[in-house]
Parts: sequence; C-alpha cells; structure tokens
Amino acid sequence: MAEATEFDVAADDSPLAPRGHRDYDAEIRDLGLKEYCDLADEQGFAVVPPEKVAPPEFIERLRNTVLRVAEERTGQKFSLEENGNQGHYRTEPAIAGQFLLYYLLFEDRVFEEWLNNRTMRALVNHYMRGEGQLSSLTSFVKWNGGDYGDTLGLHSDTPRPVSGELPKGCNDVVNSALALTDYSKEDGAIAFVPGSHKLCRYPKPGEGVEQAVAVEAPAGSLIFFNGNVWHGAFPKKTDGLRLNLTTYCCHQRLKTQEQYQWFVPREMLERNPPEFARFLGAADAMGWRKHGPEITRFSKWSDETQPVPEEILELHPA
Ligand SMILES: O=C(O)CCC(=O)C(=O)O
Ligand SMILES: [Fe+2]
Repeated sequence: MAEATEFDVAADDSPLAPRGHRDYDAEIRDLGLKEYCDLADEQGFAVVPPEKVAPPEFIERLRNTVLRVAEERTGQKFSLEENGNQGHYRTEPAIAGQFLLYYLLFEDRVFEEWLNNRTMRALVNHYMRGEGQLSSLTSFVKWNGGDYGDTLGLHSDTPRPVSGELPKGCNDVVNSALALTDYSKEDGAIAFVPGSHKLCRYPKPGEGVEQAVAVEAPAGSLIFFNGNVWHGAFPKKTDGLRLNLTTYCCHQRLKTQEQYQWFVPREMLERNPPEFARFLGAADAMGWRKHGPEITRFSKWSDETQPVPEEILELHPA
C-alpha cells in the first residue's frame, strides 16, 4: 500500500462522513427513526407509520389542498371516491389514469409547513448529512386505469451519471411519498424491488418485475426511499383516487428539478426557520450573472441555525 502523503484526501471520505452542521444521527434516534433507516439501508425503502409523521388533521388539510389545486388546474371536480380527469391541465408524462401536479410549494401555506416536518427532514438530513435541498414538490394523482404497463415503470430516481454507475452511497437524491389516501396493491400502490439499490444501476426494461412488492400502508404514512432503489407502481384497478405528496430532494451540488433558489419570496423566508432557507437553496450563490459570485454577500451566512441575513433576504422577491 502506498504511504500516505500530505495530499491524501481526508481519511474518512465515505459519502456519509459527518460534514453537516448538526448531529443528524442523534435527531434520528430522538425521533425513533433508527429502525426505518436500517430498513431503508437494507431494502432501499421504509414506511414510516402515520403516528411518527404528522397528525391526521394535517394530512386532511394537505389532501383537501391537493384536491383544490387539482380542481383549479384541471377545471374539473374532484372527490376521493370518484375517478379523476386531467381536464385542460396538460403535463407530461401523459399517462392514462394519472397526472402529476407540479410545483406545489407556492400554492398554499400547508406545503411550507410540510417542508418543516421533522420526520421527513431528519431522514433527508441523515442521508445527505445536511446537504439536501428540495428538488421538486409534486402530487401524483391516480385513478382506475392508471398503469405503467408490464414493466411497472420500474426506474431509479438518481440522475444517470456518464459512467452509468449510480453512486454507492445512494444519497445524490432521496425521495418520499406521503400517502394522502390508503395504499394497497389493487389501489395502484408504489412498487419497490427490495435491495435493488445495492446494484447501483438502472433496471433493464422488464427487469425486477417478478421481485417487485407493493407498499400497503394507511394514509399519513411516509414512504421514504433512496435514489437508487428500483420503483414504479402497480396498476390502479379500483375506482377513486390514489393521492400523495412527493418530496424529491437532491444534494446541494446538483441542479433541482423545480426552480426555488431565487424564487422563494422574502416573506416566506422570514416566517420560517433558517434551515428552511437552506433547504430551498435560497442562499446558494451558484448561477450568478454579471455581478459574479458575490462572495462577501454569501459568506455572511455560513451557519444554518442563525437567521438569514439581510444581504441574502434582499435578493428575494418582496
Ligand atoms: O407512485 C408512482 O406512481 C411512482 C412514483 C415515482 O416514481 C416517484 O415518486 O419517483
Ligand atoms: Fe421515481
């Protein structure tokens, strides 16, 4: 073995090395989430039960708000017992029996309350050592006939690197579906191939279908999964809606799917804890224009437990 030199990288350069600002593992222990992290490490996903996530009234508020946004965007009436209709809301992927409601954060205060959810944030922090940011906040609205075909739509969520190999630490992205209706196989539950995250590659078409399992879980459960695990959904064969709120997060060094960084209103930053600003990339200097990196401005805020300074707030729309 070559002798260490002063140019060697830090001894502990594992993806889970503690680079963050807080003790994220203590947070996991305090919230009683260790067993779910162990499960997620082993299977690639874990289902956190409703009582560890949010009160039923909060889930109901979220569900009602998602239904309201669905009505506003489609021009159609929605109820949980009836099948949906995309109406004039044109988005992709265009799949019969389902659509996605994108970019929900700015639709209602309930979504920013969700982003402060301790359980979800502790899991994201644990897997990304505090370096996670919101990439997209969406709802999958699905009804009878929603179907990804024979492959169950199995895929990994991690963006594909040039090499085709997904990161072994599995933490470039993490995702979670907060079930807003009960999930069962017949109702088009999310499907996972347990352990597939360890292969660190995408599935070939049709691969993994035989091993796929359905998540059967009551509304209010948080289905948390890492970016490498193969997942899709079983066909929805029953009438009525399957609803969720999907919080897709990526490492701060990656591009987000939806635009938040400069678009978060100042008022929203002021009324939320400072960690919220960091989670939204609201103090991320990258993406500069003629003023360059503005190092002095951005270096004013290096500790996410401290209030966001005026120098950064003033960059956000009033
Ligand atoms: O529930 C589904 O239809 C699939 C969800 C999915 O692929 C995702 O949230 O990344
Ligand atoms: Fe996915």
